[in-house]
Amino acid sequence: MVPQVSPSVDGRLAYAVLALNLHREPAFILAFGGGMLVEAQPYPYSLNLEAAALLIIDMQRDFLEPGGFGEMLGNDVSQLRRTIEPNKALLGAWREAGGLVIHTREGHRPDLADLPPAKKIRGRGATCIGDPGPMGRILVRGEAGHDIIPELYPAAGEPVIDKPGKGAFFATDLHAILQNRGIAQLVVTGVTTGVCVNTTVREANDRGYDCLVVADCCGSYFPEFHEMGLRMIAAQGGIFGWVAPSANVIAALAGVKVMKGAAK
Ligand code: C5J
Repeated sequence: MVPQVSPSVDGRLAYAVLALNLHREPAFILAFGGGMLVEAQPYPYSLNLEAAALLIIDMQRDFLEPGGFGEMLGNDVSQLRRTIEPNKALLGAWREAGGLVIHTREGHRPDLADLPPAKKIRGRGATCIGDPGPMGRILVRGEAGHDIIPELYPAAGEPVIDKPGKGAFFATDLHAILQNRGIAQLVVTGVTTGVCVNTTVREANDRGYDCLVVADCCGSYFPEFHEMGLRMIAAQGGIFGWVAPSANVIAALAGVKVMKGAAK
């Protein structure tokens, strides 16, 4: 008999039930399409780690660190910094489960040849992209501020996508990398929820990826944009994807660990 796991049941309990049934009922796994259920909005997400990548968007020093470009523009970086610990926990669990991790960085070539003039002058600020900033030239590849914060630094072998736009698919090889690795699901975190996270999820959705956005691992300088950014993704039956807290994803990864252990 295939046990029923209600979406209302706490995630940990669901995976404990799965673990108990694993030895007796292989059909149980098939019943979930080979995936682990993550309690999410608007309905549970079936995470198949073999076909999934954790995509961490733009956790760069210039956006997150005090004294960086983001703060120089008058933004409250604590709104982004609250995502560091949840991201660390999720990244650790994801790496331990053996999943693919991909990082992105927003920025431009040192000669700014890939910087559209419209992007350069937007905002009419005294200091703009390419100018000297508190951590080197602003959003220029190779500069200190452009790099990823040390807390979430890419491990050897984890692809880093340098993107000139807000979306991680625009003018990058992200789609090719995902296709070559057989990835169909993206678990998305990073900053900012309303800009690069939302743009990337929409691009991914149009390319056929199932995106699960991890709510507490995303942030915006504007709390209301964060809130609405998440709501827009899961609205209308998941028009762009799913949204869940990191605890639910980590609980699912614990289930993967149980499955791997049982398979030995
Ligand atoms: C990102 C931005 N990463 N807000 N960039 O969201 O300009």
